[in-house]
Amino acid sequence: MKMFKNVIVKEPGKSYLNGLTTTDLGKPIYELLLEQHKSYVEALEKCGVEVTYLPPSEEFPDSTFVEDAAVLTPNFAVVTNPGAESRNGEIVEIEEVLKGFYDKFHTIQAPGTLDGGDVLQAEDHFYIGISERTNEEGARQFKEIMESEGYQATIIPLKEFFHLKTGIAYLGNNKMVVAGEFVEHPAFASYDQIVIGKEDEYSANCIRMNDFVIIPAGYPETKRKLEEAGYETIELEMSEVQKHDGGLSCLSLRF
Ligand code: CIR
Repeated sequence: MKMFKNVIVKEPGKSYLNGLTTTDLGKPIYELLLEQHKSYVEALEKCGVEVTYLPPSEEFPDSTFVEDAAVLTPNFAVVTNPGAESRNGEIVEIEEVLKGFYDKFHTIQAPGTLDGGDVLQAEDHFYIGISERTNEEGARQFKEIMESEGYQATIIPLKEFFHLKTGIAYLGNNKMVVAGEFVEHPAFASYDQIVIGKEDEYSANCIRMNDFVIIPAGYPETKRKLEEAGYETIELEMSEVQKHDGGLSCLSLRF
């Protein structure tokens, strides 16, 4: 498993409450969201990474979900073209910040759209979901970029999940956490799977960070399965993030 050295996170602004959501879990409580975000950053620090902490932007309610604005590899960054109109401008700040870490950039160009949440890396293979946010053209451009850089890439049209990574996570060593439509999916058949049940689906969006796997709190079955597989877990309360369709991976760029 590659070691992560850096993460970029962004504090949620008050405008988060007016952000996009498809859930009926209710209005987020801002104070609680800030607490949860703080615990998230502390957990990342515990995993041994350097945290770049961006201040909130009230003009972009969903911009705390920094994962959607870029996809990072050791040698270059891909700045995405987020599929939601209200989020598209988020890439300006992220590209600027990434210039402090990268010299080489690729971009997804209109009419292509792509959200970073639709991209999963497993070693040298990238999986790209086609979703409400990532269109065929965006996925095609991303595949072409990655192949030109020597990676493999597979496009996966989604049936139900919001983003590709809503239902899948790669842990290293050929181990894949899968839920829902990915359990029987031929693209992931060659991985050692940790299968997450329907009622625990939210916890499939977990993140391997160096010596730990960070998972949402409240999913004892998932915790048990991961520990049985030999991982040390960190549990985090995610209720206010989940209310706006976010998961653990969405809140950071890890590289
Ligand atoms: C949105 O609708 O864009 C945000 N409310 C949630 C984005 C979640 N991001 C992710 O899964 N990578």
